[in-house]
Amino acid sequence: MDMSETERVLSRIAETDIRALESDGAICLRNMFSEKWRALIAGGIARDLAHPGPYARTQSDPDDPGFFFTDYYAWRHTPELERFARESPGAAIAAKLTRSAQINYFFDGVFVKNPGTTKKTNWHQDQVYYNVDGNQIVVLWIPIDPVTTETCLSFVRASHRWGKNFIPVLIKDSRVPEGLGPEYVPAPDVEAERENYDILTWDMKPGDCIAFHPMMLHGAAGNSLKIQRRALQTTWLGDDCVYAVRPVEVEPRIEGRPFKAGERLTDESIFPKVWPRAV
Ligand SMILES: O=C(O)CCC(=O)C(=O)O
Repeated sequence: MDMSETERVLSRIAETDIRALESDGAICLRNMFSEKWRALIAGGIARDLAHPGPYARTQSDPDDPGFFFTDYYAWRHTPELERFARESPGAAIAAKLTRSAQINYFFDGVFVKNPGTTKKTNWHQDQVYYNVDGNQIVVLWIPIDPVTTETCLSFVRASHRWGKNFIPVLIKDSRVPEGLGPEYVPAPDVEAERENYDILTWDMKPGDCIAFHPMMLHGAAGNSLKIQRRALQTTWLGDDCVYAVRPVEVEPRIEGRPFKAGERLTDESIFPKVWPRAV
């Protein structure tokens, strides 16, 4: 049988995987992105490091033995990452996982941790940082270097179902935005008592990715390995995603034009429609 790459990749995702994502909030999918896509991501990350965008930050302190760099919306100024969003199997994977008929691309995050980096990614939920409500939304976290459980993201199983909003804290200086109401509570110190939580984390090979719900509580250590740890985070909007007003300005912002609360995020000039693919 002659299957397209997308069909081949989708055939590796079983209904049990989708159910596990729905119940546990995060799954590791093996062998999703071929060398071609990983090379494209690697080129895009290199270009973004050389020509960072307005959201770029060096998250590590000057005395950190390593280096921790992040950027958001890199696809907007990095042709390799735009191509990945539009043409890679990521869109089809997102449609299958969220049981959506259509996927619009939201943003990507570049995460680079050089060997020796001590700066951690604090425990957080993604969705409280941005103006999107919805359940048919998925994040694909795609490392292009091998990661072990020391450098992988860790998740608290099923925390997307806790019904809690944890205060969004900026990685760089642990700053908390002012003006949050009582519906936001501090995230628990998972790191200090990991044994009390049901933690999901994986050893991963290049090509594997983690799919997770952006209300999942997650964090990551620095980089204790001898190799770089480069990852591209991609966030995909499915059928029920709408604009949500947040009490404070968070990032990445939704820019381009004003949106009304509850408005679908399908304006293709801001959120490219990536699935179904244009013929
Ligand atoms: O790669 C990391 O260290 C953090 C990634 C992350 O928090 C995310 O993708 O939401």
